[in-house]
Amino acid sequence: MRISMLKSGLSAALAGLVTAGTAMAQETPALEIKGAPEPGGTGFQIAATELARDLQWLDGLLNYIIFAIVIFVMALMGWVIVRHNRKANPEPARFTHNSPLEVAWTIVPIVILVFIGAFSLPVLFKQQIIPEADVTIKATGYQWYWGYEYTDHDFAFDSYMIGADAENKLTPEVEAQLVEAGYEKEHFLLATDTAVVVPVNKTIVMQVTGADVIHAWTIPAFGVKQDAVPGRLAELWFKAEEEGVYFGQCSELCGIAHAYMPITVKVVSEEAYEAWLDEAIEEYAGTPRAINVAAAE
Ligand SMILES: [Cu+2]
Repeated sequence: MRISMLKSGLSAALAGLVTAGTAMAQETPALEIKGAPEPGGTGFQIAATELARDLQWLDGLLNYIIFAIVIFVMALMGWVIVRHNRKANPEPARFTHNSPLEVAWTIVPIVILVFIGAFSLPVLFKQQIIPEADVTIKATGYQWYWGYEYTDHDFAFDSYMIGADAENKLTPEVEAQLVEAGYEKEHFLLATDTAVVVPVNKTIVMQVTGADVIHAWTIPAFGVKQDAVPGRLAELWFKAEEEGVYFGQCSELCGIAHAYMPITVKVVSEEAYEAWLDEAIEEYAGTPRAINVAAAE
């Protein structure tokens, strides 16, 4: 009885969502906020892609190597301080060369670097070799917002920080706008009015460029960061494995409002993406999919 009531309530709510969705192209089902910075946080955000997992694993590996080197150097210094101070060792040795030692301190760092390279280069290549895209999006950095172009369907929209029209200040109206858009007060400086919407578990290729100065597009939880350089078209790729909302911020100092051009990516189910795409094509006057399919055949 209860369950059926719950069910009917849910379906009514869903129906409400669907009708609301047709009114505005940027409406997507409520999503959990997965990739966001935390106050006082020092670690990484969650890893929502294979690239991010690789990066975080590599960071862990490097940490062990760093700890080992630091402990070794501290121990050497301790030994020098205790055993070779003026009191303990009044008459210092006067030799200037020790060939085996010199060979060792040349070879050992090389071995360490080659060892690191053996793990870091594959991670780097995986980021830089761009796979075949399921969805291609062009991101253009402007002073101070991002523009997105869904090149497969010839539509584009701009993405401003919520609060950009209130001089980048958190006013009560801006707080209300945040809540209305499904965010909270703490997401001020991260949430944007429109979001990049992508399907889960699909390969997304972002083409990144700048229109005026150098910006940088990043989503920390995806392990991607790419400078947006005017006159150049760079590429990055990711395959997000979990539905949710992910935030990033322009990561190249680009002017006075650099802090106010965040990035919001919504990873949604395949069906939700298809529905969003249809609405977005309509709202932003893109090329309908039927024509695209015909052209591809
Ligand atoms: Cu910027």
